[in-house]
Order: sequence, then structure tokens, then C-alpha cells
Amino acid sequence: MKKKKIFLVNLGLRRPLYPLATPPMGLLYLSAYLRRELKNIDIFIINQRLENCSLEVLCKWIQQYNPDIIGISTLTTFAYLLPSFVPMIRTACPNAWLIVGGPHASAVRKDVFKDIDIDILVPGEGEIALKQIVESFPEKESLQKIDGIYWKNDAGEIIANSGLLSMIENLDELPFPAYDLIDLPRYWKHQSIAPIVRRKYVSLVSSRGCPYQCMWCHSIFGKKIRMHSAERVVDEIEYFGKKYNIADFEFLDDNFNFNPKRVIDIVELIHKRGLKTEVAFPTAIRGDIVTQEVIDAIHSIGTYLCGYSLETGSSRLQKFTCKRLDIPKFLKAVEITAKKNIYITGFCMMGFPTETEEELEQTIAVACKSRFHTASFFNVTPFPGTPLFEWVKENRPEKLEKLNYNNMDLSAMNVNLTDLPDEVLFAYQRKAMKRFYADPVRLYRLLRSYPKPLLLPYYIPIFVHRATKGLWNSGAPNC
Ligand code: B12
Ligand code: SF4
Repeated sequence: MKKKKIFLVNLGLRRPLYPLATPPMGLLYLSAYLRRELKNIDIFIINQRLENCSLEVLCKWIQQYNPDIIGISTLTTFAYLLPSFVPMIRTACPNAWLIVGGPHASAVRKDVFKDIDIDILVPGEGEIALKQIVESFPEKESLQKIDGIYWKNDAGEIIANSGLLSMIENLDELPFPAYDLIDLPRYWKHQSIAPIVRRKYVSLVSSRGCPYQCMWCHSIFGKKIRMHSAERVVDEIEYFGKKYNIADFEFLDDNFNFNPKRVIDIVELIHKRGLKTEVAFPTAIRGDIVTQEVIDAIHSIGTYLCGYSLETGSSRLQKFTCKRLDIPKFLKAVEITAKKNIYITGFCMMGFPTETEEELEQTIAVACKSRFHTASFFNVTPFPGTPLFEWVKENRPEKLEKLNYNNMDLSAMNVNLTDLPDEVLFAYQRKAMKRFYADPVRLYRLLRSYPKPLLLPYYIPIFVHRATKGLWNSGAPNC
């Protein structure tokens, strides 16, 4: 039987003010699962964010490979590339099936078909659905048996299959991500989510789904958290550590510490197996459930960086946004983490609907009081498919008219969902940067704890861009 050839591509670009490139974990998990479940296939992965190449170059790669199935993954910020890219690959590979999956597909669902001529859309966790799609190829009608996907039949109608997309109940059943399909060392030259350039690391995802309800957040993996067992997490650490001769692991979970007992079990197993590790949790720690025991444990396995998300210092907005963070417990967690000399990146959001100047001040005050080493003060942005987007659509629909997600980067977003003038919101963001960083003690702590102080100048342009928000980079909404 002829091998089925599958080309998977992650769309997106790296920019000077957003120079990040992370291993495309979604595509690595999908590939590993397909390879295990279906024997007669070949898979090729390209991450445009790593290559930073044009769509024409991407298309040439695809044409040379001549795939049967092309799977595209994209964030909403790069979905603007789809209407140019899809016709190109349609022409290059007229008989291939085109599938879109990933965060944008999960958020926008059927509406993705409005702008582009694709065959199938997978809205959420992709392993089982993609396997069934590959099995169905080339019989389009067999797609009707796959729960929860959208597809276009030969008459050009978009069909929304009934049922829910099948998900993997027990995450340990997933094979290890297929790192062998990418050139991992090339990623080490770029910044990952942890703001430290040039380090040898492997990214891991030890859980899927998050039970919290923050109104701005995605629901790609559902609202129930599923976790790898401690054994499985440590097996991956051991395997990839040996394979790449590295010790540094970056966890990309939404909620690594949801079950503190699992954290302790993971740490104990790492010690028991005598593994040498260094660990970063740039996104994965929920502050108000952190305990001293958890911090002692993660410190003992070489944790050097933790991202902590305050988002807002206002208790009213904590309730309004359903983040419901317990701020005093959060500050305590930051403090005990800082005492271990773990570098802390703090995340704040400014510009929630109904947010007042007093509440903006509260966020600045809490961030400045905290023991964060760095803080980012991002604009609140309503992404499709989130409760925040629905709220804005219903209550402030005019705010969505100006919104343009294209190529948005962390510091360039100029969205303003408040009822305050733009100048006022941006002035608070500048004030936040000034007050936070104009503190000699903080600067001393930052220099002392940042893992690679000589590389700090690399971040000056990003710092300047944020600190001058709205002065000369106000322009059109969302640059
Ligand atoms: C790593 C990461 C990044 C990486 C890049 C990721 C990428 N794909 O390119 C970096 C750091 C660059 C990044 C940047 C941003 N990110 Co980000 N990021 C993440 C994070 C933390 C982990 C992603 C991950 O690896 N997940 C694990 C893998 C296994 O899941 P997955 O990729 O979703 O893949 C699964 C499914 O989606 C599906 N699937 C994926 N691709 C495909 C393809 C096909 C064909 C099929 C069938 C299925 C399929 O199957 C996979 C396996 O089940 C997620 C949060 C999260 N929990 O997912 C946010 C997330 C993806 N990011 C998000 C956002 C908003 C951003 C930013 C816009 C933030 C900002 N405000 O600036 C920026 C982009 C700015 C820019 N200009 O570049 C949102 C996406 C919202 C959206 N609608 O697009 C998320 C969901 C976070 C959130 N809380 O909402 N991010
Ligand atoms: S922001 Fe974090 S805690 Fe809140 S729902 Fe999203 S992943 Fe969960």
C-alpha cells in the first residue's frame, strides 16, 4: 500500500520585538501519535516561526514533499496569513486535503471556512481526530463518522459533525512528543517563553486543560484538567535529558501545580533516579495555591524561573474576570519563591472592560509591592471563542470593530476595552513600567538573580517599546 504523506506546518513569524520561537509541541504530539497508530505514513514538520520565511518558500517545501494531507496550525495572530497561503498550496498540491487545527481553529471554528477554501477543521485536541482523518483519506464521505470536526463535502457544503471531538482520557497513553522530527538545537539560539536567550532546553507539557474560568482564556483542551502521572513526567525528563545531553526543562502547562502531591511525587522521583535538572515554569504556576512545600520541592530540582500571573490588583476585577486570585496568598507565594533566589517574571493585564483609573493604580501598586524581578503590563485583548470576547460583543461591540489581531505582539497591542481614553490607559502602562523599574532594590535583585546578566541588553529595545507605549507607537490600533 502507498504511504500516506502528511505535511504539518506551524504558521507565524518572529519579529524583533517578539523574537520567540518554541518547539511546535502540538505538531510534535500529533506526529508521535500518528506514527504509533498508523504504520504506513510519512510526516514532515515545518515551523515558519523558526524559519521566519515567506509563504512562497513554505509553499515550495510543501510542493517538493508532495503530501496527501497538509495540516496547518496557527494562532489567531497569524490567521491573516491563511487567505494568501491556502490558495498557494491549493494550486501547488491540488489533490491534497487541507486541514486547519490549533488555537485559531479551536477559537473561531466554522467561521474559518468563510475566508479560505479548506477541507477540514479540527477544533481542539487533535490526536484522535487527525488519526481518523488520515485513515479516511482519500474517501471524503468517511469524514462524517468523526465526532466534532467540520468538513466540506464535494458539493461545497460545510458539515458540522455531531458529537464532541474525542480526547485522550489518560494522557499517559500519549507517546513522547516527536522531537526527532525537528532540529531542536536550532531552537536553542532563540528565546523560548522563558525570557532567556541561548540555552539548551527541552519543552514539556505535563497536563492539558485548566479548571479555572479566566474570561480571556482559551479552552482548547476543555475545562477539566488531565495530568500525566509523575512517573511519566520523569520518564520524559530522563529520556530527553539523555537524548540531547541537556538538563534544562521548560514546562508549558497551564497549571503544573494544580495537584501539589503530583509536584512532590515528580520531585521525589527525580531525586530517586539521580537526575540532574534545571527547570523553568514560564507559564505553569498558579500563585495562590503555591505552598512552601511545593517551592522547597521545585527549588530542590534546580528551578531557576517562575512566571507568576497577577493580571489585576483589583479584587472587583478578579471577580469580574473570574480569575478569582487570592492576592495576599499570591504575594506570599511570590515572596517565598524570591527567597529561594528563583527569578520571577510577573504578568499583569491592564484595560479590562469597566476598569477604572483607581483599579489601574491598584494593579501598579500590587506589582510594585511584589517581589517580581520583572513585570509586563499587557493590554487586555479579547480573543475569539473566549467569554471576554462574548462580553465585549454584547456590551461594547464598537470595540471589536477596530480590533485587528494581525501579527499582534505582546507589547504592540493597542486595544482599549475600558471607557477611558486611549491616552489615559497607555499613560498608566507607562507609569507602571516607570514605577516598577525605577526601584534600585529591584534593579539590584534583577541583576543578581537573572540567570545570564550579560544578555540583559538584548531586552532593552523591548523595554523601551513598552515604557514608551502610546507615545510614538500609538498609531493605528494593534500595529
Ligand atoms: C507555546 C505558546 C506560544 C508560543 C508559540 C506557539 C505556537 N503554536 O506557535 C509563543 C511563545 C511564540 C506564543 C506566543 C503568543 N501566544 Co501563545 N501560547 C503558547 C502556550 C503556552 C502553549 C502552546 C502549546 O505548546 N500547547 C501544547 C500543545 C500540545 O497544544 P496545541 O499547540 O494547542 O496543539 C493541540 C491542538 O491545538 C491541536 N492542533 C494544533 N495544531 C494542529 C494542527 C492540525 C492540522 C490539527 C488537526 C490539530 C492541531 O492538536 C494539538 C494536540 O492535541 C499556549 C497555551 C496552551 N495551553 O496551549 C498559548 C496560546 C496558544 N497563546 C496564545 C496567545 C494569545 C499568544 C500571543 C498572541 C500572546 C500575546 N498576547 O502576544 C503570542 C503571539 C504573538 C506573536 N505575535 O507572535 C493563546 C492563543 C489564542 C488564539 N486564539 O490564538 C493561547 C491558547 C494562550 C491562552 N491563554 O489563550 N505562544
Ligand atoms: S489564564 Fe491560566 S488559570 Fe486562567 S483559565 Fe487560563 S490557563 Fe487557567
